[in-house]
Amino acid sequence: MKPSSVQGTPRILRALSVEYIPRAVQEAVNAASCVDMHTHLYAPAFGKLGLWGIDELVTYHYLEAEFFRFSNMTPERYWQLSKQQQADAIWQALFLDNSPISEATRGVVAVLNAFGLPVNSSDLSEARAFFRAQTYDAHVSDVFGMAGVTSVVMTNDPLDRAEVSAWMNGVDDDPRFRAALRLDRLLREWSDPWPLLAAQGYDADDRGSERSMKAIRRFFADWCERMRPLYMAVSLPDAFQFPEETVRGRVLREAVLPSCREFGLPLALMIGVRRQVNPRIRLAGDAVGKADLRALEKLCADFPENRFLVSVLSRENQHELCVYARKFSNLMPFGCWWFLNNPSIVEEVTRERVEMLGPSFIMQHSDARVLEQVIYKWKNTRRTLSKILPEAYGLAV
Ligand code: RAT
Ligand code: ZN
Repeated sequence: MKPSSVQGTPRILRALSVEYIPRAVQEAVNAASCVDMHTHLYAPAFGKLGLWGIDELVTYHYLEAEFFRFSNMTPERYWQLSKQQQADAIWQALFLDNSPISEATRGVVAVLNAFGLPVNSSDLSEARAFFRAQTYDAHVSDVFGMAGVTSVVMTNDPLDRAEVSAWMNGVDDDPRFRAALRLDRLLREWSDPWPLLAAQGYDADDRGSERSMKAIRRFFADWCERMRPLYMAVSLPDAFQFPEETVRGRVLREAVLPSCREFGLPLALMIGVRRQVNPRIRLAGDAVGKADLRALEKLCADFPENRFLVSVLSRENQHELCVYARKFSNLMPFGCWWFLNNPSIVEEVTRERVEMLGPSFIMQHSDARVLEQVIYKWKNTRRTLSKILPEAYGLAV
C-alpha cells in the first residue's frame, strides 16, 4: 500500500543544507495537490445530498455542539427552526456574542475570508447573496482549486434510501468525486439492515446463515460494479471486538473480508466512536471511547491478504496504532479523525507517526461535510505539515 499525502520530495531535501529546509518544505507542501480520502461531500449528480454555502457551514454539527454550550435554546426548539433561522441563531451566539476562537468557528471565518466576505457583519445576508449566485458544479471546481484538492472520496451507503435512488437513476462519472462503500447500516449493532437488503432483492436474514452470507456477497458485487468504490468503510464503537460470535462478526469475516479480497479493495476501519450519548443534539451527540486494539491485531494477523486503512478516534489509542503499523504492513493509519482534527492534536499525532513510521501513513483527510470546509481544513493541514516536516528533515541531515 502506498501512502499518498506525505511523499514526494525527500531526495531534494536531503541535498539541501539545514537552513533551506523550512522554505523548501513549505514550497513543496503548498504546491502539493491532495486527494481527500474521506469526506461526506457529494458530486453534483447527487443533487441535494451535497451540502454547501453559508447556512450549511454555520450549522455544521461541530458548531451545533458549541452552540448548545452558549445558548439557552433547547435542542427541541432548535430543530423546529428553518435552516436559515438555525444559522442566524448560531451566528449570533458563536460569532457575535462570543469570540470565534474554536477550531470549528475559526474555520467559518477562514472560508468567509477566502471569498472576501465580511467576517464581522451583524447578519449573513451578504454571504447568502454570494453563495446564491454560484452554481454548484462550477463552484466545486473553484473550491477544490482554492484548497489544492484534485479529488475527494465520498461516503456512499448503499442502504441509504436517498443515495440508492441517486445511484439507480445513474450517476455520471465525475473525476472530482470517487466513491467509498460505507458499511455502517450493514454492520452497526443499532441498525436493522435485513428489510433494507430484502427491499433490494437480497434474501439475507438476522441469523448469519450461509444463504445470507451469499446474498450479502452478491449485494457487494452489484454495488461495487455500480459505485466502483476505492475502498469499503465502517465506523465502529470503542467496544468493537474481533473475533466476535455475533451476526456482525460473521458478516465481517465471511462476507466483507472475502469481498474486499475479491475486488482488491482495502477496508477502512474508523474505531472508537460512541454514538448518540446525547441523542437530543442529533449528529452532534456522538462521543469517543478508548478501544481495545487487539481486535485490530487479530484482523491484521488473521487476514494478511486484506488491507486495512485505520483511523482511531481516541487520543489514547494513537501510539498503539503506530506500533501495530510497524508489525503489520497490511495496516495503513490514516488521518486525524473528527475530535482529533484540531491543530494541537494533529501536530502531536503526526509527529508521533513520522517518528515511528516515516512517510508510510496517510497524514490527513478532511472529513468535510460542507463543500467549502475543504478550504480551511487543507490550509490547516498544510500549515501543520510545514511546521513538523522541517524538524523531521532537519534532524535527518
Ligand atoms: O466527522 C464527522 O462529521 C462525524 O460526524 C462522522 O461523520 C464521522 O466522520 C464518520 O465518518 O462517521
Ligand atoms: Zn466521516
